[in-house]
Amino acid sequence: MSTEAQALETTDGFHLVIDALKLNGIDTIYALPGIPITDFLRMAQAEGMKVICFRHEQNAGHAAAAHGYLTGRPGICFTVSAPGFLNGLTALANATTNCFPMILVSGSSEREIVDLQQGDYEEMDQLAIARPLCKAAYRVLHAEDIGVGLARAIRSALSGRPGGVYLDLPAKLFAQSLSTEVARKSLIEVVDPAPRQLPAPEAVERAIDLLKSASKPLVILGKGAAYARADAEIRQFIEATGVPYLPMSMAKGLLPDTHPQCASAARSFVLAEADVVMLVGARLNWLLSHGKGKTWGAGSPKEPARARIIQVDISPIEPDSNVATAAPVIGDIGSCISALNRAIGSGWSRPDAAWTGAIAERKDKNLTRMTETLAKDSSPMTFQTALSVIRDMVRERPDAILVNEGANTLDFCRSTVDMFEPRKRLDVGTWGIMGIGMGYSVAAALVSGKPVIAVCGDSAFGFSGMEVETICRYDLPVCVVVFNNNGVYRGTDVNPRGTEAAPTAFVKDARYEMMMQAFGGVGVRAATRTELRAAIDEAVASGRPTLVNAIIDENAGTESGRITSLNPSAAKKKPA
Ligand code: ADP
Ligand code: TZD
Repeated sequence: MSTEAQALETTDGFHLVIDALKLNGIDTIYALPGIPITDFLRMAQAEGMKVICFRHEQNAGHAAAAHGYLTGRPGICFTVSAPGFLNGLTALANATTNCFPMILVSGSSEREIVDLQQGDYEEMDQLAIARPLCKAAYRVLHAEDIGVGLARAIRSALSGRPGGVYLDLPAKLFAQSLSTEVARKSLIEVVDPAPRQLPAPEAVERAIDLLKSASKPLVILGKGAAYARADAEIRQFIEATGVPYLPMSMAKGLLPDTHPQCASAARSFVLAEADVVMLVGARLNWLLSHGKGKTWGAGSPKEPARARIIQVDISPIEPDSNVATAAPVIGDIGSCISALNRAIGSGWSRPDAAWTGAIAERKDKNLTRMTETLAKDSSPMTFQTALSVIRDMVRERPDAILVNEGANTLDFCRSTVDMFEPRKRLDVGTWGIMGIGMGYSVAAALVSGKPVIAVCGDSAFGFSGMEVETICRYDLPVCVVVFNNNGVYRGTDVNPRGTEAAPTAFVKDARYEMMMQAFGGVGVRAATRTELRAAIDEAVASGRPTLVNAIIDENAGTESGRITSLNPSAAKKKPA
């Protein structure tokens, strides 16, 4: 082609967005169509991208967030403007809260009309609304800036503490044309979007000195540690130091939960007793009682932990968030743990046998009690009876991904079901958000190609239940197990006036399995442990979309699960 002809050849915003995504290795888009996204999605599919469309934007957004967490590359979600954007926003905010990299891209109305509030189709100042809810927000007004816009979005999502990014693309942008030559030159392939950040040598030394001085040391691994993919370094550190560790929920499996140094079964004991605690990719937020009070062996609820704190984190402002941090180690976990491994040296002495022995004793006692509880084949099924099946299943298929949401369903599953491989457990995370179930499951199945078992309370499942159609449409190996106890938390709530249903009560004996059948998938009602086991076995073996309606005793569990204490009136009631 002559230079003249080349100069005349044009492309448009639609194709430039696709080219920019592909250039940066992004091959999957989670979306829900509508103007101007429909054409974009068709073109992206025609250009060989994987386009996965949902029934509600929140679920597409949750899928993008899980994709980001599981791959270490930003998950991409496309929505239409105003209502579609707002539906996606919860997922964007949740991704940011959980430190998952994702980019929400929404079409938007023309700036001129939005700024004068002249009433455009789905008019909304989306950039302003998104900004406080994510890590960064950008708008691209000219097609030649698409490359820069996406590069900034990718860097913002991945570098430092990962998070959600909003990218605003006004409808007019997609149709803008420009010469292919100019377009090509405008694209940016992001180099090293999550650069290593090395810790300062003196910070490493300070941390090691403190850890050495401990007589009851403890490591807490959080989902930042799982995200960091420093699995081998972390294992080496734990095993070389001999320090007991506690995995936070999504860090379960980073080392197998059956590891002799895992202190999960003695959680209360180690938190209350430890004198030095090293946090690795875990925040001292509500999930760790803010590092204060009785949980941490302190007298009063506001009193800081007895333990001195080492914090390994990529965010330099995370230390001292709740209580004093004696030794912050700032950098990416891979670099930090490698540096700590080097610094341990040969003169390391493993923790006192009095400490590890006391932990082992408590673990044994608690694990024996749990084994007894799990052995009970209760009818109707309790949470534990049903979860014993999930526990066996995961032990046999440690490569399967477990998605988990609900209250009791979440709390019991977390403490009952051992994980054996990193990044195999996805759950409600930092906010305890309901509704991640089907979005996370779709992304997990696509990214891993492995079976996904989604263990959801009946209320939790309802938030994203319509996506069973999506699971059937893409024929994904997802087995949804609905823990059906007829309501939110439990099914026994009664309206004292006897008029409409009580706040937490659902229709009794609902046939959730028929929802999957409606779209061509497999639906099974399982009232016993044997039926549940058979249904899940079959689902995992066949890889067919399956929903198992697991019938749980409606009296089982407690209101709010294990966070009853945060619920002022429920805290006064005696748990069942
Ligand atoms: P959990 O809920 O499992 O306790 P959190 O979400 O509270 O975990 O904490 C995750 C922490 O991990 C955040 O403070 C975040 O800054 C940190 N983090 C995420 N990725 C990395 C990384 N690659 N290196 C270091 N820290 C990281
Ligand atoms: N809305 C959102 C988005 N997130 C929430 N966490 C809640 C509401 C409040 N909530 C919980 O914290 S757990 C839960 C709700 C509604 C559901 C519990 O009922 P379930 O689980 O049936 O899913 P269990 O296992 O039966 O207790």
